[in-house]
Amino acid sequence: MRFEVLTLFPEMLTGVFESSIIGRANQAGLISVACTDIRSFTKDKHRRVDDTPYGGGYGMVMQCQPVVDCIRAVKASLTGSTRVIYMSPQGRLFDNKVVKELASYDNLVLLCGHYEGIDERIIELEVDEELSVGNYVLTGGELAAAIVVDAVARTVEGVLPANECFEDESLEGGLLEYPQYTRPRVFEGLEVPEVLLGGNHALIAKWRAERSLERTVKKRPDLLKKDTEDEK
Ligand code: 4G3
Repeated sequence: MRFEVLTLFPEMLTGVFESSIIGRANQAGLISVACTDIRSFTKDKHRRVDDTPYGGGYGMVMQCQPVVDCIRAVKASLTGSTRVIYMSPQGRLFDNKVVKELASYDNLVLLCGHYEGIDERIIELEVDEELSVGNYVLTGGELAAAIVVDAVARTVEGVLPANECFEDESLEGGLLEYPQYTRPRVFEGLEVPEVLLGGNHALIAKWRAERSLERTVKKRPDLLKKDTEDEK
C-alpha cells in the first residue's frame, strides 16, 4: 500500500515516517510512504502558494494552481485504486471502521491544508473525501495525516511484528486491552497479578477477558452500547 502526503511542510512528517514500525515497514517495502512539497508546484515567480480570501477576512487561503497540479502529478504516478483525502475539521470522523475501509485502497493521497484553509474549488475538483481525526482544530493537517497513515499502515500484512498483534489489541471486538506487566515482579510495592506468573494459559486468558470487559465498562461504556460492527 502506498501513502502520498501532500504538504507545505514535509519536514514536519519525514521524522515520523522514518521512525519505529512505519519507518521499518517503509524500508522493507511493505508500504511506501512519501511526502510531496506542494510549493514545488507553484508557477508564481515569488513561489507563493496562498493569497488573501475573496470577500475579505483574516488569514490566507491556499491557492488552486499549486495544489491541484500537485494532486494531479502525484495521482499520475500511481497505479491501482486511489482515494484523495483532505484532512479537515469538517470531515467525517476517523475511527477503526474508517481505517479498515481505507486499507482496501492501493493508494491514499492525503492533502494537508494550512492557514485558514484551501480554496473550495480544490475540494470540488480533486478531493474524494474530507476526514477529521477529532473535534479540534490544528495549525495544519500534517499531524492529522500522520495519524491516518499510522493507523492504516499498521493493518497492512507484515507491518506489525506478528499478525495477531492488531487483531488482539484494543477496540478489536469492541473491548479495551487488558492490563500488561513486565519485570520487575514488584515495583514500589505494587505486585504483578499472581495469575500472570503461574503459566496457566487458560486461566490467564480468562483473567484477561474479565479485565478487558471490566475496564471497558469503567472507562468506555459507550463501546459496549454501540453496534459492535461499528468498531470492526
Ligand atoms: C482549518 C484537520 C484548519 C480549516 C486539519 C484546515 C484539524 C484537523 C485546517 C482547514 C486541521 C482534524 C488545518 N485541523 N481535526 N487543520 O482532523 O481546511
